[in-house]
Amino acid sequence: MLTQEEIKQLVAKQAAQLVQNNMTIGIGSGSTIFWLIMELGKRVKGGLFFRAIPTSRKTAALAAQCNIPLAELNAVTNIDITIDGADEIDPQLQLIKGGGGALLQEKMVAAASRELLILADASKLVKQLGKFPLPLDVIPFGWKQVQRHIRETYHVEAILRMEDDQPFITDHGHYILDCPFQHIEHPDILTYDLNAIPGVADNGLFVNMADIALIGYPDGKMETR
Ligand code: ABF
Repeated sequence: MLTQEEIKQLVAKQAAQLVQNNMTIGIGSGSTIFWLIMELGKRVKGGLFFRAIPTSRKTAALAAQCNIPLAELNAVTNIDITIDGADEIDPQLQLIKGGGGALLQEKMVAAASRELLILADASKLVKQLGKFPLPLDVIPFGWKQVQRHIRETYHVEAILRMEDDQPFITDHGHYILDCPFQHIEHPDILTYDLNAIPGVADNGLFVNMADIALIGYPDGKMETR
C-alpha cells in the first residue's frame, strides 16, 4: 500500500506528462503540487520549454529553484492548463480550496485557464462539501465585521487563521477566516453570497471551475473524474 505522500507523487508524475512544448501553464500550491514542480523540473532539464504562472510565493520560489520559467498573470492572455490541488472534491467536481491560504490567486489563475486539472489522493473525495472549514480571504480592516456577518447569517463561528501566535497573512497581506459550515447544500449560492460581503476578497469554493480530477488510491491505481 502506498503512503499518502507516495500517492501525491504518483498523480503528480502522471500530470507532469501532460505539459507540452511552448505551453503556458498555471501551477497551484500545496503538498501535491510540490511533487508536480519536482517532476516539471526534471522535464525542463530534459529540454522541455514552457512558462508557468505560479499561484503563490512558495510555488514561485520552488519553481524558480527548478529552473521553470515564470511569468506574471498580467503578462499572458491565455493559460493552457492549470494544475492544482484541493481540500475537498464533491461528485460534481465542486471544490473547497485554500487550506494553504492561496485561494485568491489560485482562483484568479484557474479562471484565466482553458482547463483546470485537480490532483488529489482519494481522501479528498466527499459526498458533500463543508467538513473542511471553508477559507475566506478577507481584508484585515474590519475583518470582525465579516466574522459577525457569518455568525448572524449562517450561525457559523468563523475562526481567524493564526500562525506563530499572529494572524496568518496571505501573499497579498490579507487574513484568512476558516468557516466550519459542515454541510454546504448549495455551493453555487454560497459562493455568490459570501463574495458579496464587504471585506471578503474571495472564498475557497471553486464552483464549476474544475474540468477534470486525477485521483490516486493507496493500491497505486489512478482514476480521472
Ligand atoms: C492547494 O492545495 C490549496 O488550495 C489546498 O489547500 C491544498 C491542498 O492540497 P495538498 O493536499 O496537495 O496540500 O491547492
